[in-house]
Amino acid sequence: MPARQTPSSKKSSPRNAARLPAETHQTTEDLKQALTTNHGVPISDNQNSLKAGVRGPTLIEDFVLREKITHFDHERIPERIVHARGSGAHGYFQVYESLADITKAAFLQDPKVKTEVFVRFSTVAGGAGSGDMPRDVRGFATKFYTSEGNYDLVGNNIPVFFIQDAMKFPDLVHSVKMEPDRGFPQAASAHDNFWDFVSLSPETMHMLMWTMSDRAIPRSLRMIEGFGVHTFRLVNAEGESRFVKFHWRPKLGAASVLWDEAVKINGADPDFHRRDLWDSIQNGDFPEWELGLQVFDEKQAASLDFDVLDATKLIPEEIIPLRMVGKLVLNRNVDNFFAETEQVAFLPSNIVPGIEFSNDPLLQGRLFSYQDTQLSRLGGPNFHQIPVNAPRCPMHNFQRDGLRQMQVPKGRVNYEPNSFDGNKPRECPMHGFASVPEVMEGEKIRKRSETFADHYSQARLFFRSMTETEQQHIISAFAFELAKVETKAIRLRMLGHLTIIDEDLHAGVAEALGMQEEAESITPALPPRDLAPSPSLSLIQKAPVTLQGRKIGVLITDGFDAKLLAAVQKAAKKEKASLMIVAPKVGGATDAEGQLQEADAPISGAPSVIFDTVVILASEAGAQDLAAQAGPVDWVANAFAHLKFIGHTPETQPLLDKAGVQADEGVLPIVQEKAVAKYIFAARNGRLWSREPTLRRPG
Ligand code: HDE
Repeated sequence: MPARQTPSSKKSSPRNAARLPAETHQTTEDLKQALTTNHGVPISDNQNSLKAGVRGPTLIEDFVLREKITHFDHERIPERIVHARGSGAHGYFQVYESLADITKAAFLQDPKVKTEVFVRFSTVAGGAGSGDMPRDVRGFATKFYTSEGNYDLVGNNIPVFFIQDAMKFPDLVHSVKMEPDRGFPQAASAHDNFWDFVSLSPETMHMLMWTMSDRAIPRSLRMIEGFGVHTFRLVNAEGESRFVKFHWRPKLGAASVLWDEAVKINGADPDFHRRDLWDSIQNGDFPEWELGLQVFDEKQAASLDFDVLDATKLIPEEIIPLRMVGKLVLNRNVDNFFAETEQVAFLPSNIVPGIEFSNDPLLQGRLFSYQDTQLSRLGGPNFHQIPVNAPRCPMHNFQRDGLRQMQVPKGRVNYEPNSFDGNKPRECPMHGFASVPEVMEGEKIRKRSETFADHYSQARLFFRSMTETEQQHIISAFAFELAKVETKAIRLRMLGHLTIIDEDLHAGVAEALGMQEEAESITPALPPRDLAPSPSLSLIQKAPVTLQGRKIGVLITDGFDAKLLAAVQKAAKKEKASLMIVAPKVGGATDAEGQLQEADAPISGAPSVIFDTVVILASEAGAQDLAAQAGPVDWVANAFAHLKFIGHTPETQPLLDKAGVQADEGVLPIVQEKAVAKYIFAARNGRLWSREPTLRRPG
């Protein structure tokens, strides 16, 4: 046994030997940069704990070790019960013109004013560490730091919600999250509990159509629409009040991936959306949205064939058009993910003079829930002092103390009214928030309004407003999810609802499941009505023809033509698209002249699913080499199967053949630089939808 050693300050390790002599500590620059404890004590050794002998037990007096480990132990805070996985960024909002006619909200008055914002996007069901690409709703929460306090517009990328009353929210969320006994599935609605709950809750039918549509698998957070969902009120300086629905419209257009891509992206890059948002802001391609308002009065609300207080209904733009009133630009990434994206606390109850709530029973429940959840998530009632949550305008009141109090209020007064300090701060009847008077009368009652009873008409409206391609995707999504449901009775119950929504929808799903003629018979509370289709609900019908913000993957092999690569790079820049060079090895490939071109990623690290369109600049030998390997063949086969436009040198043909690529108008030979323009022109269309029926059937 080695002799027991005693700690000795004389036996310094090389690291310790580099320490400054104690007497110089107060004066050197090094001390200013010194690693310290949380209480400011300089740390001499951050490598070793304090022990009784180098091989002896650690001493409890090692306050440096204990502080470090204690802090680490508590680094995680409870994650959000929903919307746990999020990505945030800073930016600003600016109105195009004064909205004084409809609201007195200070930040909506002057087109010269840029109001600082923080936006957090999120998925709903998965945990904080889950992937970015499940089939799920995306949260779109915006905090406006206005001159009259913080206004939070806490919306989603889908304009309706699953349920009508806050009472059902815990049930909905329990049903979609992982099942409590087994702890799976993570971030997926494709399981018995979810479909059991929704199939027993007809009010979910409209939202289900949206979550089974391509809206639930967005291409990028920069390409999602956003919605306030509930009806709110706007109030102007004259006290006139109108209803309003909020819409965000992405400048790049709304776009989605295919389900097969979503599945593969989650494996290839679980941070696909977070990375894309970060990279584009870092590169100066600032994501932008326009704010659109649907403004309507009580009379118009009464003329609609549904209740505007019912969050499972939307107002078609064809009935009440959008007034585009301003733009949102995200131009700064967070400095610290935890401090900002994790600790940001959105509260639908944060409103400012000029914006008010409606009596939507779902919204009313949210007004309580968010404030409440922050108390346990952020550890007490002072979470508004965390920098990302703090208002940018002056804030003073007499609320005091509590856990995590960071301020040191001065003076003896902590009550109002008082006769010290000029009785400040005081109430402000002229400019302070005052609710618009509304007559309230009625029985104390626990009941759903009869005006909320139609659960199928708008589900039908949604399905019938889609293009055939989008309808097929909805059918496939239902079939995929229901096939994961183990309990046959639940599948049959769901099929019963689909027969009410649309017979073709039901037939398609039943066929894909191989369960024809078996649907449970369900009697709706109100039979659905045929409403005029709303083309604005279809993503494909309003898809912009552009490569802006899209990503081109260029695959090169040894012997590639550098002039063609340069031409594609130049064209990409002009289109405001990003471009990534992919080669068999990350070190790169040599061109026909023997010059090395470095790659951004190897084929294995950048599968074609992460690109919107691909160009293959293979030489003859390069193509033959790749055709002999499964990875590159998959790369090409996937690009084709995902309906992408493919530009390629004629020498690439053996690889295309091996990957089963059929010649069509989406497969474009690039013989010379001139042909690049033709490829770019085609690729602006995003995907060749007409290829899809030749490749896959719903199911
Ligand atoms: Fe939320 N929701 N929600 N929600 N929600 C939360 O608040 C809740 C609803 C939405 O990035 C939680 O701070 C109830 C509709 C977003 O931090 C929680 C009800 C819409 C975010 C909560 C709803 C949303 C949340 C979890 C029904 C679209 C993420 C952590 C009455 C309009 C915000 C938190 C962020 C987060 C409750 C329904 C959007 C638990 C009770 C409808 C975007 O308080």
